[in-house]
Amino acid sequence: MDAGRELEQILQTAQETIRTQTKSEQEVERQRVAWLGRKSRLTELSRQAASLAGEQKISFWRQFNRVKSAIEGELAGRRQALLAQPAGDAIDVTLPGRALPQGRLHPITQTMERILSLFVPMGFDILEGPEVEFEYYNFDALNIPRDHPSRESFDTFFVDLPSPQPGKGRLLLRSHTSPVQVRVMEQRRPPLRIVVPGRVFRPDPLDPSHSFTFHQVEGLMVDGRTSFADLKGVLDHFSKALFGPHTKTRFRPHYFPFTEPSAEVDIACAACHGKGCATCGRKGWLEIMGCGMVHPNVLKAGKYDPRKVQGFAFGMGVERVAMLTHGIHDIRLFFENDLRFLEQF
Ligand code: 2U9
Repeated sequence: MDAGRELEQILQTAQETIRTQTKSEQEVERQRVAWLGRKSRLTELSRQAASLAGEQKISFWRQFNRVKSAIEGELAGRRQALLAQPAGDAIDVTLPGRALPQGRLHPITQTMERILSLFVPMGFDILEGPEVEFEYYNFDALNIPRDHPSRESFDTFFVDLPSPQPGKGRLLLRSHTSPVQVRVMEQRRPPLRIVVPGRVFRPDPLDPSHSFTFHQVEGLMVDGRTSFADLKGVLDHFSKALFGPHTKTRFRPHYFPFTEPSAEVDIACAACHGKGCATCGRKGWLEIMGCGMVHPNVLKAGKYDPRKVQGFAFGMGVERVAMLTHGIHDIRLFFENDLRFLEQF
């Protein structure tokens, strides 16, 4: 091969190799040595050129210098490119920061706080009590008879420990927050206006509307003349504040051992305005809570004199309220802690 063709071929191969195989400055240096170093083919050709003369000599050196500068240019270009590109472990301080995931309250906590916040301006204090209770506060004091079916173990989680106060019966996981109101009555004289949030336990099999643990907000108001009209006023105001100012309520007679008379509170279904649809099971109404005038036996258990004071009580399930306000159809979603669900609140 004549020197001219070989020079062209060296240039081509050198440019291609330098472009594709130099990922670091060391590799650029290695390529420089390979193509331009003392032992390179280019240097060898320049030595052989000593034997050339005249036109051939001039033309060789012209081409040689062009090829050498082109290779040097290619190497310089790669060096520049590598300098501009940060190394793998370098920190680019101009990049925008990575957002930290932001926490939030569980939808049940949010709903509970919303419910409580509506009673506070009406003068209700917020109080809490123990989740492990005595049989006395959970049942006897609330006028739930000894032979009542919910006393049976399948309706209550009994705690397998000796009772520290046998006079107050066995230990159990409270099945409602009502025992807290009894404890408060023992400690505070009327007038009384309290709301009690908390977790309760019932051995129900899991299904879309039942869980073995859920949350309640219950309320109790007692003074010399608190009437069923006050009960209706407070709960109607609450329902309108929670579900919207045009919400209609209805009080439907019911039975609870701890209140007499008792009622369940329904709101007109907002989805169909009382006509009946899938949301309300074609009834036109949605049950949101229970209520009633405190039974005289319960007032007595709290050391209140039923001839001197009277009052009302109510109770609601927080999960049920959250399901109604957010259109959720399965209570289990609240307990599964799937972030794809929780992040929507
Ligand atoms: C005392 C006196 C009376 C609390 C009440 C209800 C009606 C009621 C249920 C709603 C759905 C529980 O979560 S739920 O299953 N509650 O219907 N609760 S009156 O009555 C009391 C409480 C304490 C001293």
